[in-house]
Amino acid sequence: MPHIRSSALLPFSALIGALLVIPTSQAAGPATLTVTVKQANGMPVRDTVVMVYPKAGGASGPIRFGWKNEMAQSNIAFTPGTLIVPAGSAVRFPNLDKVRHSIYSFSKAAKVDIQLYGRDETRTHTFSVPGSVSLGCKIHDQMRGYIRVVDTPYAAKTDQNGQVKIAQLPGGAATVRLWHPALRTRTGEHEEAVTLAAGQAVARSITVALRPVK
Ligand SMILES: [Cu+2]
Repeated sequence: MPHIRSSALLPFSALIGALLVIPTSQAAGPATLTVTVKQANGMPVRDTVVMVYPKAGGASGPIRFGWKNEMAQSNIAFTPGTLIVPAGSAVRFPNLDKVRHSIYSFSKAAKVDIQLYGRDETRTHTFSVPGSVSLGCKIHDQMRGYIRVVDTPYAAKTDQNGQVKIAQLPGGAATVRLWHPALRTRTGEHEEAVTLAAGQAVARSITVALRPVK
């Protein structure tokens, strides 16, 4: 019965193969990075976009986050006020208000010009270039929305405590990049190096200066 013997051997050889292809850097599990962003006076900075760029390794393939590529207009405001999307995303802009809106952006990363549209209508714009996009409304001058288009799967924004946790990172050297519309730096961003150890949690506190946002 040679065919029975060979089929019985298959799972064993497949298991050996699977064991051999596990990279050593993954053996201790992925790393976790918690970043806390605050001002010099201790005030937490919420809605700071934190992006991690591992020097080596990391996930490949399409980037997906645990939230929708969607920014609604609700109560004459962009909701959420800051949205992170992977480059190439088609972002939906549903209008939940009774009034009409007309969304625009003059940002380098995206020029947006959406004509007036009304309640329960939606419009879509595709964001191809990584970078930050400031959105406004031609009708409501006070409306401000921010989209950060990213090319890393390791990105999230800080909560009301100025904190964000990014998991499933590969161990090793990485660059942490922060972006916030009010960040007072030459580039509008802040960058620093971090070393992540496989299977370990690293916490980093970063103090930033903000300028008033109009
Ligand atoms: Cu508006």
